[in-house]
Amino acid sequence: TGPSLAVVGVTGAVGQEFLSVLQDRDFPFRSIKMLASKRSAGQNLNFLGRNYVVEELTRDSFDDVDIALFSAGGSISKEFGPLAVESGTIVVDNSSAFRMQKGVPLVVPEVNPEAMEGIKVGRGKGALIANPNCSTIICLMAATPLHRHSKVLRMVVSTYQAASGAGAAAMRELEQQTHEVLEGKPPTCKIFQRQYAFNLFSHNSAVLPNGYNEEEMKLVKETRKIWNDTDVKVTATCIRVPVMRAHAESINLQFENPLDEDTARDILKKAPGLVIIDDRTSNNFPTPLEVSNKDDVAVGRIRRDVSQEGNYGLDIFVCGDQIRKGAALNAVQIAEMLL
Ligand code: 2RA
Repeated sequence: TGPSLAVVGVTGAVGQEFLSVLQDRDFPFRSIKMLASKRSAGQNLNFLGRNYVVEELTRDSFDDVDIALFSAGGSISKEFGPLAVESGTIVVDNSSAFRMQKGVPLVVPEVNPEAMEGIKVGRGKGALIANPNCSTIICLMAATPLHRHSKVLRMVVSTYQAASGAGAAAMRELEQQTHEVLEGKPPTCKIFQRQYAFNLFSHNSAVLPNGYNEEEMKLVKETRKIWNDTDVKVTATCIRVPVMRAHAESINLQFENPLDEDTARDILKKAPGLVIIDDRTSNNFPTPLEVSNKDDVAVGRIRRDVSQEGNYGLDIFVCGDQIRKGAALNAVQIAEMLL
């Protein structure tokens, strides 16, 4: 029983994580199609004890598909997403292709489920739902519960982003470079054209005329859409750091009304999908390694922002698994809401 599924980009890092999350959450489905590019078609993969052959993604791949999870890059989503919707499929798209499109819900289930109100499988009507960018999801999982309690006027985010955000090849190259550097060999730099191991650099996305890179502007624009608030001031600096698969983010918040750190801690303790790691005595706070392969976003360093009057400002530090909550888990949670 359950819907028929398709996973587009199934051989990629997020595609593989879709399968892990579907399994972990015992997602009900009657059939599943493993779709990828021509290059990957024909591969065998084992899922839930059954053998599947990866099929090439084509225009008619979605005839009998109720829900399709996409993570195969923006151009694939642009070409095949609308075709799937036309054939009655509900597409959950992890690419940035449609995130800012009017009428396309941009959803973090714990944050703004109302944005996809009324979209359900079995109504014969297709739809397209966008998964936000990983750094946006991880940031808003913590910032939104606070924002709901006391409106955020301004948010300043500094991110420390893992290799996984640039794909499985970047993760492999970080590992390879680390060995090479330790062995005194010249590092192989195919992905970022610079040494990554024992280094960090401004996010590899394109720099726009305003001096921000695309990753930073995603955080700005997606926050405004998800919070349905065009006035909130957001600025971001996104950095790529030599960490495998979990992002870390420093978040500074300025509120319309005072919000003291104890109240903030209580709110975050109660918020879904968060775990508080905030032990000043032992200097124990969130780390990327500890959240890797886990569902929850970890929050710590909760403290009053001493640069602001009274309790109008707060600083926090979050870590979240980029492949899981940053992409695959969020998308599967969206799919669960379609049932
Ligand atoms: C990154 N957010 O980390 C991107 C991946 N979706 O580069």
